[in-house]
Amino acid sequence: MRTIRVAAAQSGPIQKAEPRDDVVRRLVALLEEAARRGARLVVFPELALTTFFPRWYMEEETDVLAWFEPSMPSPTTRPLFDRARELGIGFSLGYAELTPEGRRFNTSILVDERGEIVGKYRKIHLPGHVAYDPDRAFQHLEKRYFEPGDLGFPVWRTLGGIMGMCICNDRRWPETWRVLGLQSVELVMLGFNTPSVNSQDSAEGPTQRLFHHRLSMQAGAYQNATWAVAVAKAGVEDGHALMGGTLIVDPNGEIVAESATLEDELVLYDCDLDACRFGKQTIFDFARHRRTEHYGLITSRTGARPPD
Ligand code: CDV
Repeated sequence: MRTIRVAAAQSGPIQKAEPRDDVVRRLVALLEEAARRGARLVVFPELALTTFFPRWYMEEETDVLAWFEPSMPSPTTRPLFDRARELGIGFSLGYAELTPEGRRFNTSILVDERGEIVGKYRKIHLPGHVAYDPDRAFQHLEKRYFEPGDLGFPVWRTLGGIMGMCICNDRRWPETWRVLGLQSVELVMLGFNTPSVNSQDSAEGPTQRLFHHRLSMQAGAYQNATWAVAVAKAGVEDGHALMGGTLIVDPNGEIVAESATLEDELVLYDCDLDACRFGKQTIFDFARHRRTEHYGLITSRTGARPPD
């Protein structure tokens, strides 16, 4: 057995006016509780340091850049790195990245138990739109504020396993999972901010949004024989509801642990990475069963086209 206790660290809402130092204090508190409960890896949400700002339309560059981190660790996030190193615990963290060249990405980093950044992923599937849309009840301007990730879907050997990351909308695309699966990934970390029609999606039972979320996570995990950890930013941010649904899925596609609230909450599970072996060696033994000669359309065509 190669068991790693993973803590999915769901965030409750972060209001627009909440200072980033306060958010980091919340993340450190979750990290400390996770360490106390024996976790070796903590997974934080997408854009974990701020409110989900792509819902706000901004024209001024300075207003946009205020949401971004030009360095990592930054002075604000340093306490999280320091505490993780002291506790000997790894984490993944989503944030808005500003590069030295002025490029902007929706990014996630993987930090090992020594507090070192060992992996970086930049979100590839960006939902939403570029321009202000007066017909929408709220905006979703990821395509305005970020460029598509340019790092592919890498995996890293760290924390005793083969680890991969993707972000929110990426989970709905089987291509994401298969590229990770083809690198023998054993645990996929994903943070998300999924808008909700109301703040009660989790409490009221499986709405269609939650259903699609679970379906995507469970299918991705099963079809690639990997653990998958999805972590929500949840609750109502300045009147805008985000779905909960933090969960951990095993390599059979079964949900083994799930959040119960829309607040800061830890969901822990002992993930045996050796449990990936059965699926990878049998039904999803890619080398034996895949027929790449028939998959050309996947990379040669973007949009669907009916036959002539
Ligand atoms: N942050 C996201 O990527 N959210 C999308 C919503 C907009 C559909 C998601 O896939 O959950």
